[in-house]
Amino acid sequence: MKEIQDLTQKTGFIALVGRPNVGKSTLLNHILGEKIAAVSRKPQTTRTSITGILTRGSRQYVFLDTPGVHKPKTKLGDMMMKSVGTATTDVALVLLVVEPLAQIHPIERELMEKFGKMHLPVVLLINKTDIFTPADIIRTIEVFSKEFKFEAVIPLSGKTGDGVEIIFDEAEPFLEEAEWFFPSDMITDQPERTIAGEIIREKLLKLLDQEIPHGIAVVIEDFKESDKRIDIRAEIFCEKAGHKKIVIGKDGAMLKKVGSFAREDLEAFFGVHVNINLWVKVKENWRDNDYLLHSFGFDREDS
Ligand SMILES: Nc1nc2c(ncn2[C@@H]2O[C@H](COP(=O)(O)OP(=O)(O)OP(=O)(O)O)[C@@H](O)[C@H]2O)c(=O)[nH]1
Ligand SMILES: [Mg+2]
Repeated sequence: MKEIQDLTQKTGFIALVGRPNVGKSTLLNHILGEKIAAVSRKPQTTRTSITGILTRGSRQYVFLDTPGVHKPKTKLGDMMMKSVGTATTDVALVLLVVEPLAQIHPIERELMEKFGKMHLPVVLLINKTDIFTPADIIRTIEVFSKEFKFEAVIPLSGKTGDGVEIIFDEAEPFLEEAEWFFPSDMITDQPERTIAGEIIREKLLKLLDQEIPHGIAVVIEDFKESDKRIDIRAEIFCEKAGHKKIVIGKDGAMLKKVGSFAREDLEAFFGVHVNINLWVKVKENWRDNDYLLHSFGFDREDS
């Protein structure tokens, strides 16, 4: 990053938007140097908009990670898409994240049209450059640049960190002189228990087969913090009795694995010993049930 001499406080909201699985949450975690957002190989990992705050010198960047844009098939999907709309309503800058596939997906085309109508400044982030060829990247830049007037195009890798610093240089002109919204040492406005729930859900996404993860919700029932340890009691909701059996695994093996992977991450995050107690329950069709969506926290103002 270029040295910023200007001492005036500046800040801006910056939304990360794109199709599912393009690497938005990975990038947010990399920028923050902390894992606050769940990441997985399965699409539609992120379900609500997640705030990641980075304060550097006199600048405070407020990133909004959003759910991957898709055509929703459930009420949960509708809410996820609503949260993308809310997150992009009043931002200083949009970061449109794509993969170097050298073609534009119809959803990306729709997004560009929408941003154009809203007169939003957009920077194109071409992610995952670590696994594509320079030719793929160049063709992707050409294809997208023909369709939209981007403020800048940045090839990068949220995984290796290559190119990520350039985001800050390109975002600089869009920050406004204003008092910061958050204290300088704050990295997210998500409550600790929400982060715990997301990390547990991430492990389920990673360890379970295709169809089950989308039907899973994790609710933190109890989060007790003392000086030396945190005790967490979480309920895992799935949609079918058959799924419950798989989530528990033979002699509880799957659940044990989920708990121990989640504990590892959460201990690194909180810096204290973490004890996780997991329970599995069945709630059929919760993704289309207003009452359950509400009780799982999906219709908060920010989601
Ligand atoms: N090789 C490579 N893989 C990446 C990179 N960024 C993300 N990934 C992988 O891509 C997959 C999706 O990453 P996420 O960060 O969950 O993607 P997302 O855009 O947040 O996905 P949704 O939340 O579903 O919209 C994961 O398996 C990541 O490890 C990258 O720069 N390079
Ligand atoms: Mg995500």
